[in-house]
Amino acid sequence: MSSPQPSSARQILAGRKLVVACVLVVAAAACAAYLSVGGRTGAPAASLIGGPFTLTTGDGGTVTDADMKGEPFLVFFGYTHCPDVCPATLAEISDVLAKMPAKPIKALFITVDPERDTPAIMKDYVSNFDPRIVGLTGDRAAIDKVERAYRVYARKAPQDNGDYTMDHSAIVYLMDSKGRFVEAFNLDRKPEESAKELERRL
Ligand SMILES: [Cu+2]
Repeated sequence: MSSPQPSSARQILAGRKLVVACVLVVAAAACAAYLSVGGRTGAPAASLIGGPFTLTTGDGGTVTDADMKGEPFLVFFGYTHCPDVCPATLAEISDVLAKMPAKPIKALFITVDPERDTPAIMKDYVSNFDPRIVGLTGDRAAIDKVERAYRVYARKAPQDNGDYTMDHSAIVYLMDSKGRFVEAFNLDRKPEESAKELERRL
């Protein structure tokens, strides 16, 4: 089925004007989002990252986005069976936090594999890292919702032995004290440099 064609030059022109207007609105919104967060990464969709969530801690308690307001925080999505990226990233975050002892900054480690990552398993797993890293899980609907809010990519990759791994995006999100996305946090530098940047934002 094809969409109806504009029947006159005027309609075509009107259509073009609408497209131009739409592009301008989107560009202005992206610009406003960029300016409002002062992001250095230039992420245009900053205001589209983050949002409400309700997740379960290792002790069976609840953490929501509202609980996180008041201090900046980091967010990382992954899963406890991850062979490489997740443990390496959590170790790097721990190294940064170790450079700023007693500072009130938290890092949320949110599972993309809630079927296997129960609260108890998450608790046990994050106990290997800095205690300010909070392991969070939830039911499938809660995880789907937070993945959508943070524009996370995560997909099961079945293995020959019937097991599976998870392909997933591995951005460390730096959120400000109001829960707004600031930038993809750079761990590719000395831990003390990353720590300095976080302290600057406290
Ligand atoms: Cu991983």
